[in-house]
Amino acid sequence: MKNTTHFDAIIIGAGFGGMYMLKKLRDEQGLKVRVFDKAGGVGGTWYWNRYPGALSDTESFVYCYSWDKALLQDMHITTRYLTQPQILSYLEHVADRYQLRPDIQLNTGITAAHFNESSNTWEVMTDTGETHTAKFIVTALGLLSATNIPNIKGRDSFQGEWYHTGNWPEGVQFEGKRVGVIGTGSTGTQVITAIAPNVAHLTVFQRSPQYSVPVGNGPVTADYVANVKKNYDEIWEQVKSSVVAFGFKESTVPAMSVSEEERKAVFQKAWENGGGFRFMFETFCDIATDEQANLAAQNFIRSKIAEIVKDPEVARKLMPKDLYAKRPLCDSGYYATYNRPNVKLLDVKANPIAEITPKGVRTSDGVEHELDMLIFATGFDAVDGNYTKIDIRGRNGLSIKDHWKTGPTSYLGMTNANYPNMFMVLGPNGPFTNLPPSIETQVEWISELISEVNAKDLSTVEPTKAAEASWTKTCQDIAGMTLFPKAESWIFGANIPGKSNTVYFYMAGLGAYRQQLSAVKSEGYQGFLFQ
Ligand code: FAD
Ligand code: NA7
Repeated sequence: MKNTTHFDAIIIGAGFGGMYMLKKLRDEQGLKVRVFDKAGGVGGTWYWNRYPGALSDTESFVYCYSWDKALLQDMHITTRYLTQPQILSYLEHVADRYQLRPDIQLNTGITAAHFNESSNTWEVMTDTGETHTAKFIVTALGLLSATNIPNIKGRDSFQGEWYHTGNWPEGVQFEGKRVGVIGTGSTGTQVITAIAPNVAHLTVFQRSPQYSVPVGNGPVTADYVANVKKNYDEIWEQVKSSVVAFGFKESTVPAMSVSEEERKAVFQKAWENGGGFRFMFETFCDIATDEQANLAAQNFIRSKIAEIVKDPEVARKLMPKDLYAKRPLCDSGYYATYNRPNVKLLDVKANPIAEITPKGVRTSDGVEHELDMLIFATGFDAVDGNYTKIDIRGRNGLSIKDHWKTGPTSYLGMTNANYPNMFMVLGPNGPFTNLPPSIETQVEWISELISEVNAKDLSTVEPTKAAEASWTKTCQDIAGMTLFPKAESWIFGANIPGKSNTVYFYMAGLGAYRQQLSAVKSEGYQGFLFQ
């Protein structure tokens, strides 16, 4: 065993969540903390997802930390949305500005974390052979981080270059190449649109077509930036009391309460303005909850696909027929990409992928599509995917995999019964929102709870089983009031064969979530056991 050190807290993950957690515990509470990340740099999502076209679809002014006014004033906002290099450079700046790097150990994966009941400490093992101990562990492992590379027959036989978008290397060259993309989710639509002009030929293997609206990216004016910076207090107050936390006020108008003409005008305005969450939540209040309202939105987007895509057969293949109830997408010209002569769309639901061959992909009709490069834009084992890769054991050696065998659960999205002093940032059944404000909410709450334990000289805190069961039921009931469970997507675990198809989010919004957290705290941390 090399390098055994005792820490007050060990944090796993150096993205938005882990870095802020380090700052809170080290700088405000004076704790001895170390962050571990298997990545070679800080930034989490934005370190790994370097594929062409990678962009946050949360607007720049709210895709950042809110906790330091000086940092907000110094933020360099030039475009309505931030690209991956811009976000990565922002997070690298945060690491430098607050001197976080000396306490972040990179290139170090955590393989196991076991709670020792006799010492009330966590023993944490790394893939570099170290074992450390800590009173507290915080898992900031990311909810869209464990890549999903489907086990398609012959996958490893492909002789060309292949990449998953969530583990994208520097320096990939496209010129003159025949490229295939599997997957047309948020990532697939971004990468397809970005690379189409630079490749010799692009074949898109589409299993499910997507509803997408324009993102509306572009430069912002000096006035826009000045206005944002002047009003940040109000902006964050609104964001933290809103539902989706995207920096706009959600509509309160039901779609069917206005005339068809007015409805179309509202959709048209939203289409011109851009933004997927804006289209779903700023237009009308019931697109995600009422089938008729949802149908109106579907029909509008389908009519746009028909207008944009010149070949009616291609347009037909691109039109989803199911509910508009996955994470709402937006794009920079996705549908128009299919008007390019070098882009071919294959419907692999109608004509499934039979196998990957050394030369490309063979579809069930027997055609081999020859490729120089294959891109898996096939998403993530979302939410609990990184948890089940670590051997996490709580009281009585109980493995988290067993604890979650019927689907992952939590109390308040952050804690589990029988896992004392373990806190999750963006764990299962946390808020479904623009994520930095939810991450901050959780980090601040965890930090206060740790401070409470230490101030009272206590050994452990953990939720009761009853509290965890009750929160799980709350999340199920809320999700059941929406249309989201009726669409198959990663939000409910439907994208991974064999994964529990269950509720993974608290869908009542950030404002309601924050109220729940304050209520729990003001009741003396109701639902928690202290020892
Ligand atoms: P992450 O940034 O995912 O960081 C987790 C870190 O944990 C990673 O660096 C990983 O290497 C590390 N880790 C995991 N397991 C281990 C282990 N066993 N040992 C050591 N280290 C480990 N959210 C939005 O709100 N708006 C958006 O527009 C948006 N766009 C996105 C676009 C893409 C392409 C993706 C993939 C995600 C997007 N997200 C978006 C979600 C995004 O993940 C969050 O906004 C945010 O970056 C999450 O931060 P985090 O710190 O919680 O986790
Ligand atoms: P998503 O949204 O899970 O999309 C993955 C895509 O890959 C989707 O089109 C899938 O089709 C497709 N897929 C997955 N497996 C296969 C196989 N075996 N064959 C063919 N096609 C397949 O992941 P993203 O990375 O795009 O986005 C995830 C989130 O990250 C996003 O919401 C942002 O928040 C950032 P399917 O729809 O399952 O039929």
